[in-house]
Amino acid sequence: MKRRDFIKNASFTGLGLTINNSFAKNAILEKPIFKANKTDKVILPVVIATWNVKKATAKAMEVLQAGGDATDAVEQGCKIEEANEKGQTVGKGGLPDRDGNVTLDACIMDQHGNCGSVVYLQNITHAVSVARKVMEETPHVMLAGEGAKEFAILQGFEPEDLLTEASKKTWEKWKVEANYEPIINIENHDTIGMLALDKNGDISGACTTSGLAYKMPGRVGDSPIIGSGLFVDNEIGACAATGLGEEVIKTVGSFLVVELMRQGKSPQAACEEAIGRIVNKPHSDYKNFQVGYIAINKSGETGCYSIHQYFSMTKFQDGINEQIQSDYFNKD
Ligand code: SD4
Repeated sequence: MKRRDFIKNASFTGLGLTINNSFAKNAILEKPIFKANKTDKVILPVVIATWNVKKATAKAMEVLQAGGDATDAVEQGCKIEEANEKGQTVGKGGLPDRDGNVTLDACIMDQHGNCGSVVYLQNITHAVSVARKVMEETPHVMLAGEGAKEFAILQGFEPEDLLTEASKKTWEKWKVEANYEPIINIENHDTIGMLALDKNGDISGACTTSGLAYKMPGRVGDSPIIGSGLFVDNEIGACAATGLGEEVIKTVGSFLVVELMRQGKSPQAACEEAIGRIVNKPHSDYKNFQVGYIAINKSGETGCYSIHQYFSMTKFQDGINEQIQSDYFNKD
């Protein structure tokens, strides 16, 4: 039986969900037991994104409604935030590293499992589009630093100064004490991770960020790392992450969420378990950092969960573009 046929075989997947644990563990290794809910009508398309980014999800939905596919949608949606100079965590206007350099990380993954990524990219606003070019125009997955910038320029991207006056002022204030403390993010806006399920039922995702403010020069986070900041499996679903990238990388967070969905968990339950993997580590310092996940499955069900309060997801489906407050782990 082909893998795709296996997923479609509802009676066998039903069995997979009820068998005892030890057999289930073996079964999971070989065969996905994800069960799409065939009785509920799925209202397509669906777009979700980290944080409160209604303009970005609106753009993605516009692309989908105009007949674009999920990959076009997530790229165009993310570009809205990259161009928004007021957002100090993405694209132009992003806060710099401790030396004053704005460096961007981004990736994109399509319904065929193709992916592209840029890390430590400077002077190019639309990192997500460069990542797409890496995916489509090169034999590679990831380009870094100067190589990524040179490639972008060859592809026709215009170099520009990404450090806006506002971000420069914020950085100069920070330099007075220069304390490096990754703060728990309680803003309404941050790194954008976006997932789209298009009219054909295909899923793509993208993620773009300027990373942690005042990071060490050269630091790269989870956002451009396939499996950490983003993962898409068109047979199962997709996940994107935000927050302290180091913690997401250590648990390969987005891949983990998709694998948990493959084992039969809902997007919500999968996000909760992936956060559990971080907070339940012996000596976890979770009280001092934030991580949030958003996820979607092939049925169009969505979920989100974070360590701390104030994480949110924007969701656009069936004409409603809304911000949804995420449930969270730390209720102390
Ligand atoms: C990073 N995950 O570079 C990104 C930053 C982020 O909310 O998402 N902040 O670690």
